[in-house]
Amino acid sequence: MRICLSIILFFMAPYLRAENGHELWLRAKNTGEVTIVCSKESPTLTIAKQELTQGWQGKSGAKIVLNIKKDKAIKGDGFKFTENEIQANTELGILYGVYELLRRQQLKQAVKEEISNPSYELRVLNHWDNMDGTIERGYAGASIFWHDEDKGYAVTDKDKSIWREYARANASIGINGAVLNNVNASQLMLTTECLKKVKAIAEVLRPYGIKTYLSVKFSSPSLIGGLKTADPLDPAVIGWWKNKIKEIYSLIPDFGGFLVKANSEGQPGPQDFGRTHADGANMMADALKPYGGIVMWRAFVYEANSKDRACQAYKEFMPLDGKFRDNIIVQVKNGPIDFQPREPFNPLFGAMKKTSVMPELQITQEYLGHSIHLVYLAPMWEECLNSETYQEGIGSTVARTTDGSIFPQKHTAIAGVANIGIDANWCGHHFAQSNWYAFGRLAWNNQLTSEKIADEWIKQTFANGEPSNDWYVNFLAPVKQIMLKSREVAVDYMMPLGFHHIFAPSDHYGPGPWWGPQDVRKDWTPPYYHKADTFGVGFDRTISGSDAVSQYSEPLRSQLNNLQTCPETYLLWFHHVSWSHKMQSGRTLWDEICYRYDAGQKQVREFQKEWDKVQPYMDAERFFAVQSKLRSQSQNVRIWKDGCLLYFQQFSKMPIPYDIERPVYELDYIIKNFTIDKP
Ligand code: GCW
Repeated sequence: MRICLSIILFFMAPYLRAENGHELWLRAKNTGEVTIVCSKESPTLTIAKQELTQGWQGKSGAKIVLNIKKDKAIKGDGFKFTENEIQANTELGILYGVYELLRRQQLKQAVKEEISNPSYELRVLNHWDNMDGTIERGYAGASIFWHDEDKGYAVTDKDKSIWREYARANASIGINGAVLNNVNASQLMLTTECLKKVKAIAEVLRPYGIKTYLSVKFSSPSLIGGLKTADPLDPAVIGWWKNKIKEIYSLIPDFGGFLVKANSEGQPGPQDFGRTHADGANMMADALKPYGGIVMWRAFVYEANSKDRACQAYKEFMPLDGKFRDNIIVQVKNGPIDFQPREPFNPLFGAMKKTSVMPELQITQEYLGHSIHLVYLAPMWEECLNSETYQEGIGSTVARTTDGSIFPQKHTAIAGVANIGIDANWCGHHFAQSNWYAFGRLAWNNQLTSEKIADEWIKQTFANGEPSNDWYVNFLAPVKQIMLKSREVAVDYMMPLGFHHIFAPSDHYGPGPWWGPQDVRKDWTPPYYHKADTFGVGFDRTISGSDAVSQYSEPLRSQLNNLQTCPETYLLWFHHVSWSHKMQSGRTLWDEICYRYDAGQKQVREFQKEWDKVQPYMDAERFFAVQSKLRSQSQNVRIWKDGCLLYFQQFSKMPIPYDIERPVYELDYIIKNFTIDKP
């Protein structure tokens, strides 16, 4: 009887763990023993040894040497490894080498002598966490860092244990920095009380090589410092920042530095005092310099009444190129507007040649279906990183103009706006974990393909033990296909052909192309972006329009400027196009729009079918959770398609092609029920 039970339990074992997704991609358990030789001791090396012991899937009884030894071919926290040695310049390099070795073992990939160096020196998560525990654009529960603001900033054991798990997950994919609070920063962040909590967090993150950074409010000297001004050239203000920074470093000696959102969406900044972004950033950079701290200064700026919001960052920042201190990095969103499902790359990439520039990507799915839609974002980031800027001829891609390959940047960095919350599975949707994973992997190696990353992630996240051939064919392959298609499909059902920012206001979840009350800033309303009229649709950014095309280098500028050569994926981004314009498919623009929305919808239905088929190959808990999310996604896609087609049809006055499934909702019903009427 006992034997019987053990046998049953043995076979059931993979299914007995609580499959709530909490373990992320870190599920591997050792299958044998390993002897570790390491002559040094430190908290980071202790973690490295523990990980090797717990996750070893190589030859049982093998011996592995952890060797900290300088080698010029190894850069920063990179590493060199063979089957039985990991060599690095730093302890953190050893830890990264350990994670890579374990990953290779789990993925059954051969390990030969190899050096792996990071593409970017700083690989940072930006948490938009507020001090009351809410998260701006967070869809996975409350903050893991902040809660119960009014009860002081107490730290519990439970907090520490979550922070440790968080740090471990980050380290396993090479992330080495975390900005702990929202860029819309509270001045309270810099009070001594809060800084003590930051110290506690930093202590947990430190052994995993994660540096702590803070977002700061530019007007802090007057808001909490009692000064009359926050003018960056005022000596009292400079003195205040110097003292504050001294205090921070006395608590957190390896503090990373500041992230600043200034003169953007109502946030205070140097322009309030007639100063430039460079004046403001330099003042902070000078104060941080003696401690080795840096400033990440965001270029996300736009103003009310501008003719074209997409042009603003370039206009404000290009004249400042070369005026920033060398411990400043200008942080630029991937596109010129705002994390849309598809944008051309931000023209500042490659154009600012004398300044360190870092891409900011959004991992949280603000504009990509929150934690309801299954959208794998790596293809979008890959598209951006591989975009040719032509600023330094062919090969000057966004990746290479930011990672130090082309310009001698003092610092190289990349940031991702985190999608992490207190939910058991961390990200709200099981598949949203893949976006956290992909960000880390791309930050480490910006040449990895989204296909390879998806493959790695699926195997680590879903395979239990030794997967069968059947599993590869019937689980891995179809799931990977769903992931790889998912972003293009989202573009189709939300905003194909270069449409952008036609979201419902406020939550940016559903469609809202109709939303444009008179008393709201025009650039906060979708009609500003789509410009639909009886002639056609799209934003004219050509030389005769807003001239945004001129911010790009030749030959791209001319290519984008010309209706015939502009890629159709960006058509309505750069052109106001007639409804009857003939597309490459031979259809009219109107028909093409209809088919795209329809194709997007059909694809999501296909995803549902594909998903249902994988049920026998995985645990029930995660299977049903994803199945249910796909159902919601499918319903919402219907709203997108019906809402957008019925709305734009009022302008095109053309029929929806007859072979397309007809709308099932009335436009009025959608407007009334799916638009939250606040900006
Ligand atoms: O995408 C927009 C968001 C804001 C965000 C802002 C930014 C943190 O809607 O919620 O604020 O961008 O990036 O600063």
